[in-house]
Formats: sequence, C-alpha cells, structure tokens
Amino acid sequence: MYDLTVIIPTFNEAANIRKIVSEVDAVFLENSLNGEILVVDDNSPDGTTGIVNELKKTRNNLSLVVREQDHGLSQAVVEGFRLARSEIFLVMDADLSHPPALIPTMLAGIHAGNDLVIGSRYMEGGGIKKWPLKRRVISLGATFLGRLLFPEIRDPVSGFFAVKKGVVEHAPLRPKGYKILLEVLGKGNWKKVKEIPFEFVDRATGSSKLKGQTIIEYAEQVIDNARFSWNHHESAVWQEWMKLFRFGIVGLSGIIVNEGVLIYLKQYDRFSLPVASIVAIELSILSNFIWNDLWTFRSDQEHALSRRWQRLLSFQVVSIGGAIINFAILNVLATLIGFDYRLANIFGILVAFAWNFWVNRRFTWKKSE
Ligand SMILES: Nc1nc2c(ncn2[C@@H]2O[C@H](COP(=O)(O)OP(=O)(O)O)[C@@H](O)[C@H]2O)c(=O)[nH]1
Ligand SMILES: [Mg+2]
Repeated sequence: MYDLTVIIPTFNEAANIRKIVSEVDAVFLENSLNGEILVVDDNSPDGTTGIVNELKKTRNNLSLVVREQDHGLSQAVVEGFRLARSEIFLVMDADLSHPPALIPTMLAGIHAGNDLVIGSRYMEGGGIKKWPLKRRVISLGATFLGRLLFPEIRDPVSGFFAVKKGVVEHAPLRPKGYKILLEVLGKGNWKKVKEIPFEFVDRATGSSKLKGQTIIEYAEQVIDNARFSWNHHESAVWQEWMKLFRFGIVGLSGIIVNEGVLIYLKQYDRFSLPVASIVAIELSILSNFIWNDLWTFRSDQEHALSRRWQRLLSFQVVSIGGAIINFAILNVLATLIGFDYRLANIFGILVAFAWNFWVNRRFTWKKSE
C-alpha cells in the first residue's frame, strides 16, 4: 500500500512525460514518501506509452493504464481513482504546469484533516504565467460559473488537487469534459477543503487539448451538478444555496421587526420620526444578526463562538453599507433617471441584499480554518 497515488492523465505527452515522472519521483525521494505514480493514457499516438513502459523498467512504483474507449480527461482521472493503490489521490497534469514540489504540502493538508486540498491559481500567491488573453478569459468564465456552485472556493476548476479516497469512492461521478474537480466537489463526500496557492506555468512543449466542445461540456456539467444538488441535500452546493435562502427569510423577518418597532414607537409622541426610524432599523439589524448567527450560518460556527462580538460588528458595518447602497440606488434611479420610486426601491433592495449576503458570507461568517 502506498502513501499516496499521483494520477497523471496524458494524451500526447511524449515530450513531457519523462520529466514529470522523474520530478515527481525526486519529490518522493526527498520527502521519504512511498508514492505511486499512475499514468492514465488515452492511447496516445505519439509514443507516450512506449516511453512510460521504458521508464517502468527502472521503477516499480510507476504504473500505466492505456484506455482505448471513451476518450476524455475526466474519464481518465476517474479511471485513475479506481485503480490507485492508496488512500490519497493527487491529480496533476503531465505538462509541468503543476509544480511537483507542492506535493508534500498538499499531502500534509490531507493529513491535517482536509478531505480535499486544491492547488489554487486564483488566490493570493497563486497565478498563471504565459497564458494568452483568450485562455485567461475562458478560464475566468469557467471559474465564475463554478463559483456559483461553490462560492467559497477560489479555484473550483483547478486540475491540481489531492483528495481522500473516501470522497470519491462511492460518489456517483459522471465524468465528462475537462473539469473533474467540479464533479468531485459537486458529488463527492467531503466536508473540509483547503486551497493552496500555486503559479500555473503554461506548457513549454506539446499542445493544449482544450477545444470549443470543452466549453459546452463544462456548461452541461455545471447544470448537471446543480440538478444533482436538488436531489442530494447533503451536497455542498445545496448547503450553500440554503444559506442564501435562509438569509433571505431572515431579511424578510427584519422588515417585520423594523415596521413593528416603528409603529410601536410612533404611538408615543416622545419619538420623532427620524429617531423612531433609526431605532427600528437598528433593532432589525440586531434581530437579523441573531437569526443569521444562530440559524443561517450555524454550520460554519463550530470553532468561532468566541468571535461573536466581532461578527456582530462586521454585520453592523456591512448592513450600513447595504443601507447606503439601497438609498443611493433608489435616489439615483428615481431622481436622475426618472424611474417610478417603488420600482427604484426594489432594485435598491435587491442590490443591497446581494451585497449583504455576499460580503457577510465572505467575511462575517467565513468558515473558520
Ligand atoms: N488521458 C487523457 N489525458 C488528457 C486528455 N486531454 C488532456 N489530457 C491531459 O490532461 C492534462 C491537461 O491537458 P492540457 O491539454 O495541458 O490542458 P490545459 O493545460 O488546460 O491547456 C495533460 O496532462 C494532458 O495530457 C484526454 O482526453 N485523455
Ligand atoms: Mg496544460
């Protein structure tokens, strides 16, 4: 049994395969890892498999699978999951875009209790080198779509990740197209994920296999994962969308609190309208905070109880920001552009709601590490 299996999908990588295998092996050696390298090739016509077979003669931790049907990157990776002889799988490209030097860090992330460790291009410290504008735009589009499903994950479509066997073992993966990580996130059985920044370096030799078809397949995959979450409420996607839903319910309850307090205070002549309104708004903010803290984001609070005052302060500031957004949009649309003020206010409320959810999700109730 190996400590981990590095799964390398290949198609026409004759120019790179020697180098990646020896670099991964060197990392194993330096870190005293008993690692397996599993090359999953789609019957490359360029001699990739011949080279791997030759390399195998001097390495007994290297295996090769040659697939002849159902050509595709995701399918190849899933075949790797099936054949790997360890409990931890690490997927990386053959073209040296993913640095083997990060393998020990990713493995340590798994040992620290994460189910998934993602090599992330889109976070501080990460990046992409030498990509043409077109590739960048496509990738950002794909990442944006992926984040609709997983708002917390900076790079849900990275091809460089480590995963515990248990996450994918019984997952009903439907591998298709390029983005196997999205499928693993959408259908795998995981709770904790960690991202590690790295700099993606575009291949120096050989050519990319990305085609127009790939983009269509990806869109289908996003829809398929959204649909899956509808029937699987334990999935990360469903849990995330439920937060948005609960946040909306709490927001509506805030309207009732606000209106109720205002009416109540106005019964007493002592309170002027501005004073009564400020008290009503503030009480609705406090009430919203309590509900969101105890209900909407309850699952993210396990280790963060001591920081409740900090969360309250953060929520308060974000809420004031939301109020200003609402106010500004209402006034700009109604006064400058001539919208009906009721419609203008609805726009203001919707944008403020989006702001409140997004910022609070990212900062006030961010998952504790
Ligand atoms: N087995 C297999 N591997 C593939 C396939 N398409 C791409 N790959 C491999 O997947 C990795 C990433 O592919 P690449 O073309 O470099 O994609 P890019 O980096 O996004 O341009 C490389 O190791 C490829 O050899 C495929 O259809 N089957
Ligand atoms: Mg590449």
